[in-house]
Amino acid sequence: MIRNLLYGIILSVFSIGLIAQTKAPSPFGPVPSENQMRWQEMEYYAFVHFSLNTYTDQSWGYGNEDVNLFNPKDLDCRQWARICKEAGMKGIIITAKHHCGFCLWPSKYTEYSVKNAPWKNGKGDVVREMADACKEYGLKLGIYLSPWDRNYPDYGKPEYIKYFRNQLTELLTNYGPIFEVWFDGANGGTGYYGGANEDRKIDRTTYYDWKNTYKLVRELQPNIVIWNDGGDRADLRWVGTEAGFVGETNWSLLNATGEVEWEMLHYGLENGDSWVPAEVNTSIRPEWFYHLGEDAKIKTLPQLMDTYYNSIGRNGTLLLNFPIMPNGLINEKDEIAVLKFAKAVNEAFAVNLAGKKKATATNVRGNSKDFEADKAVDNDKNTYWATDDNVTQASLTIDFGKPTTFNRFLVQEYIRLGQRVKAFTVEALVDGNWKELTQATTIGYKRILRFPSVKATQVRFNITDSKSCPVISNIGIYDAPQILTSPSILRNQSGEISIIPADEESVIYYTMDGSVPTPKSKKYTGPFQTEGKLEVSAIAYEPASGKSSPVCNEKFDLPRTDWKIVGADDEKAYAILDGNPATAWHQNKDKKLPIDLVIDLGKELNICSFRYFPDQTLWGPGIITHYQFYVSNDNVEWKLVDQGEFSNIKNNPLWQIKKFESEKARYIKLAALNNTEGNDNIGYAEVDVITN
Ligand code: FUL
Repeated sequence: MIRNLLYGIILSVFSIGLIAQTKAPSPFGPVPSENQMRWQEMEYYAFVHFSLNTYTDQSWGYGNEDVNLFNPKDLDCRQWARICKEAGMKGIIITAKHHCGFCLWPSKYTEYSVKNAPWKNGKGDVVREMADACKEYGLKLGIYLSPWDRNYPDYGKPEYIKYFRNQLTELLTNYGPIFEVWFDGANGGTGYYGGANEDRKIDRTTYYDWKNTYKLVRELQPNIVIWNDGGDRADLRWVGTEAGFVGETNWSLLNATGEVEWEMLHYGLENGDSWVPAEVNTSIRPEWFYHLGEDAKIKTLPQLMDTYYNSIGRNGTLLLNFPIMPNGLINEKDEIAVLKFAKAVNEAFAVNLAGKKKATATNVRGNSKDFEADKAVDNDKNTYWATDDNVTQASLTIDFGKPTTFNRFLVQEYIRLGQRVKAFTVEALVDGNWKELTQATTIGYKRILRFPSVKATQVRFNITDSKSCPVISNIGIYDAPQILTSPSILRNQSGEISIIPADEESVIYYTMDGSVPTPKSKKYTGPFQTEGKLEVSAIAYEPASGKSSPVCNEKFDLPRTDWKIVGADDEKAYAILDGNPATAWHQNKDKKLPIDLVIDLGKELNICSFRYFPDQTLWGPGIITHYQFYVSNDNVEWKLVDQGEFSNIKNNPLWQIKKFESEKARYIKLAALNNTEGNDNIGYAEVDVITN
């Protein structure tokens, strides 16, 4: 009896000790809310851009576009939803109102909406059709409501905030559950504003009184997440680019107050005091709205795969946009591209070679079964491998039991307890020796690393630095099929073509007659001279696997051989004519806006468009936002042939192509009136014309 009692006491002391030691780690730093958690697990969802811009070939409407333009003949939101569903997406965010102010739903607070459009005799509601289609296909619905409204007469005055909130209330009450609301950061500037046609500046940090706007949003939709790239911190952050990638280091943290500089958007803030994870938004085509001219510019499979690894694979979500065509449908080519992308992602991650394999770790929290290494390979997102509290460096080894080939490493932190890991490496046991495959910094919700295929019997994941004891919920190892990247085609000022492969193994084949190149086409052996207008198409081909890359196609106008940059006493200025988008030239620092670029074309040409490609560097690129374009025959008398804005060029610095009535001229002048930085820095990567 006494012995039993003693045993009992010993046992309970022991188990109390054990329980105390194997307590789950406490949360470290900020943690996600339930809404943020649900959103993060969606990983991948769609944007659709549809408005009056769809009918005017614009990126940003001015606010005076005619509502009668809106008459999609075959509008079918079920087609959008079907494609998104088949592509593996979990929701769709619709541009209910873009900057032009036109509403895709019959708002009772404005006449500038579908209710006055010919479509369905003014009885239509695109948001309603979208909500119904999402419901039918099991997708979540999100709303983009532009805070900037270039149509509304009161924009810029306090009255507009009431209007904005009234519209928000309509959208967040009448269309069922909304998973995300998107408040675009482009705010204030020139616009129609009910006929005032003026420039209206607002203070984007105070004007919208975000605090109370957020309160309203949360009251109406308690399960929503709010996206905002400025002003008061919301639930999600922009990543500082629309090109489809977030920083390799990506903390899901920011500070709740204070300015958010570009670096913070792109990399997060290691010691931020709030959980503000990254959403990577990008379009399947260069622009957000549909432009017929971009039917040949749809992102290729390698580009979409890069986007995947640089967003979802870097602790972000992916918001991929489809521009809706004037007929109201997603273009078939976009559908083909996104479905190919879905297939390639499924193939890459079809078999987890680490699943249920033997896993051991250098440290297991309290030596407890609850936190042992296998918890990272058990296919259960709610269990995790964790170390003792004071341990911030540890390794976990997975034994395949036989030589196994792989090229992808996926790892996830259990972020409900905070984001912790600061640095890690991955090694493989190849022929008895450990070989380092890759190194990286943060993990977060999900991190995927790519490296060349390797055959090994074991893999070792080494956490080399962590803010607190690491908590790893999942590890995946995969052997993704290889996808070849297209080469790039450049033509220099004198007309010489160079085709540059993305890797060293593949061979390049090309055509110059518009036909699709195959391994039977001409083999590229080095730069060659060309003349006149030209179309070049090229593929990379890998003889070992017989695989080809997607086709890269470039159309070139006349070579710029005789062009001279007038008045620029700087050889480097010719970077803007060298055909290489990676090189740029900036005007002299002492010049003040407006700043002219004058080019002598060498002879009279018949010009119908000009093209401007901004400097692609991240810091001080000197991007022009407002321009005038002149032509002349003597460099004395100038004729203004076009002027306007390069809409959205700051977030999306693409080729800008501006058309005008044909003009015969020997000289051209691009006058820069304003830039994105609000100073006098003006740069150019390329300037070109299109001739008749
Ligand atoms: C930008 C906007 O100005 C673009 O037009 C587009 O809507 C994109 C998603 O956000 O900032």
